[in-house]
Amino acid sequence: PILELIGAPTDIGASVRGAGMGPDALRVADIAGTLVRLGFEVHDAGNLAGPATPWAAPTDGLRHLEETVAWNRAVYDAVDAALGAGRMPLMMGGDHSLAIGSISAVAWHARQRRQTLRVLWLDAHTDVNTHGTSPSGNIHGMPVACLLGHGPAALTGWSGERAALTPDAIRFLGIRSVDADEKRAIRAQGLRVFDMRHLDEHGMRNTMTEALQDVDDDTHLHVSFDLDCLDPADAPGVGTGVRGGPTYREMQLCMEMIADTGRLGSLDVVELNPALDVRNRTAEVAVELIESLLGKSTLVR
Ligand code: DIR
Ligand code: MN
Ligand code: MN
Ligand code: MN
Repeated sequence: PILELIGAPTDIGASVRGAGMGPDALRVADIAGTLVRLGFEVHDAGNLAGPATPWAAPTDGLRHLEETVAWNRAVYDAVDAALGAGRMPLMMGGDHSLAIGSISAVAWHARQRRQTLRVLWLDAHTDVNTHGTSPSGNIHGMPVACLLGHGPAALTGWSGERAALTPDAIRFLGIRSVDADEKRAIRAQGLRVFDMRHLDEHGMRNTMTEALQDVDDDTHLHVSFDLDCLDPADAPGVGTGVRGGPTYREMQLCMEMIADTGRLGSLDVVELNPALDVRNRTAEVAVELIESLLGKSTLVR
């Protein structure tokens, strides 16, 4: 397929400034040229526009709701246009709140195509807070809840259904930071979380075999890749890094096993924070991992 790069340069939902520079850091790391050399036709749609980050205090448990809605509307439209044109959208964030727009558009298209949507949420965090449970009010900690239909009216129902995702449509991987009320939500909704303990005990290979078990020819696989999933030693350029994540090698295997399914249909790469990075290393690591996700292998191509 043709890849459509969509830049969403904002830190509107984050707790730390800087994620708005993510798309350009990925371009500096030559994301487009790298994917062209891998054999893809790549169209860089440039950066979306949206409101500046006011850095205001939360109202009713939500920081920057209105601005987050505006950014997500732009993301929804761009991802919807890419899918409508038969292209594979690669949304370059920006913080993780943007997955609301991205995955809502993907869910709409998957339903039209009668495909089963499966989301892999690669993250240190489960992002399943709501305005009622979030300790921070930062919407980048809430996109999963919104996609499951639990959130403010302005950020739910975008896919045409009350919820873009049912709880069985999502698999979490790399999780090691979950707030108290998030734990309750995970249990109450029966979410499938492959946390770091699971990875420690079973290894990446067995874990991914399990996580990808029921992916079949009718599956649209969406990967939502929060770069803080990686261990901060390998990916320092993130706003909310948490010690003890998968290594570079483990994430390479994760990406290769996803690629092997042949079902990847769309991708978010979020939470890259160049202001905290070391000589753009995290952007370079992200590009290498995306190559593997899109099928690069050491001996074949
Ligand atoms: C925390 C942090 N659980 C919150 N979440 C982050 O604010 O809701 N998500 N950093 O990426
Ligand atoms: Mn275009
Ligand atoms: Mn996240
Ligand atoms: Mn995270």
